[in-house]
Amino acid sequence: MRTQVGIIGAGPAGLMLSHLLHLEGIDSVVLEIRERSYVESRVRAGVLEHDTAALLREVGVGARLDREGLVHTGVELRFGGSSRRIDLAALTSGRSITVYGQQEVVKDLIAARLDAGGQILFDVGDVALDGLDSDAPVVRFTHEGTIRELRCAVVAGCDGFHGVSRGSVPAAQRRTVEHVYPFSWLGILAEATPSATELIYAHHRRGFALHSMRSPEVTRLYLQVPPDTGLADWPTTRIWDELHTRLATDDGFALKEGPILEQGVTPMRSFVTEPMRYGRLFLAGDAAHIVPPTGAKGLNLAMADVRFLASALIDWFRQGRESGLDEYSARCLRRVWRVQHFSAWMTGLLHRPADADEFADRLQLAHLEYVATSTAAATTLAENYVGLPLDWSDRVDTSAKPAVPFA
Ligand code: RFL
Ligand code: PHB
Repeated sequence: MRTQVGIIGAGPAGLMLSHLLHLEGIDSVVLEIRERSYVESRVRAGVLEHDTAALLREVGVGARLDREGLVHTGVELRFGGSSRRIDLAALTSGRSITVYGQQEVVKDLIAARLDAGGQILFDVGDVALDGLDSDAPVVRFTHEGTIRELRCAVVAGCDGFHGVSRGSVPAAQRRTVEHVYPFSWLGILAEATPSATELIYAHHRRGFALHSMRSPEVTRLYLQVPPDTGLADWPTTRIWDELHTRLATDDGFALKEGPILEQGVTPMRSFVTEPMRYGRLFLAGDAAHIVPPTGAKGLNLAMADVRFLASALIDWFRQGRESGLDEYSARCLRRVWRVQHFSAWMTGLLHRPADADEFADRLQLAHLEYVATSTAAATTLAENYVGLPLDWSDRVDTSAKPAVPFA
């Protein structure tokens, strides 16, 4: 098989890249290790930044998003027994977030690619990348019992944190920066009407809790839990008791319960691999970086990467211009590090640290009070939460010397 761009992974990054390239007449093949039904039902992100929702509309995959997505113009910070609303729209000249499940984005993109005759091979195995430092990379894999080869001009590694792409870069050619948090998130999807119209980020002495949703009938809830915990430690009654306690307010907030449809525990880490390019391999999305979910940024960052990558590839295929590809990694990483900071900041603001004492707790409450009452501080949260514009990366002064890496 031959194509212009070999894309590893049919997550949001790989599928959006394939779609953006198709709109400009560039051919790609997407290879995915899972079955279609699996990727279309995997419950993960739920919050789309303003520009991610706008992108889906712009590229013609926004019809269901417009019908079913829930546009939110604010979020609640809950601490000390009461809630303060951060008016996202008022603080960002009208920008908002849209609550729409990641698997719905994936379904819409798969449908668009297949309708346009695009090639996505599901359920492939043994994916291996070769010749990345040459101008003729090859992807080897198995599909329906046969060994196959995909020859392409460029490979896009969009295969998430556990994929093969990042590991195909020789160790001497990459460095990683990582932080593992001393807690995980237990997430549930419940068949229950959301108990509030907006998301609630709750600080509590027993740990963080988050109230989110997927539709007027389905609530998504998360609890900060110890890192070594498993679902066996969390019978249903314990989950609901803990959610009631952490989301409680002095004026009697009533959390609605319902049957649990799905549950899982996710470890929390911050991770960046640099650079995001090796020869003809370009990494995008979770394959290159992970953020803790507190800022709701992972999928959005993946979308920003592939917008940069698509525009660089279009320039290269059409005009032979290399500059976009040469700048790809640095351009992405400026946004990645902004988002890393925001996600770590939100995480630190709201979670109970491992060494929690009264002093740490009081500092968090003082900080939350400040964010809730100072327009400057609330704007910092709001503009990052709804998402900085894509050209933010280009506004950073690149003539300034990069920081010396910590050795
Ligand atoms: P994905 O979605 O992991 O897709 C990668 C795809 O590659 C496939 N794959 C392979 N294919 C071929 N060969 C191989 N060797 C392969 N290995 C893997 C996988 O099966 C998969 O289909 O990466 P991508 O596209 O970069 O997208 C990133 C997002 O999925 C991720 O950042 C978000 O889900 C993170 N995230 C959130 N992001 C947000 O923007 N807003 C949120 O509200 C939000 N909430 C969350 C989240 C992630 C969570 N979990 C479970 C990690 C909440 C949670 C709980
Ligand atoms: C979600 O709805 O899954 C969600 C919302 C906000 C976050 C993370 C996840 O920060």
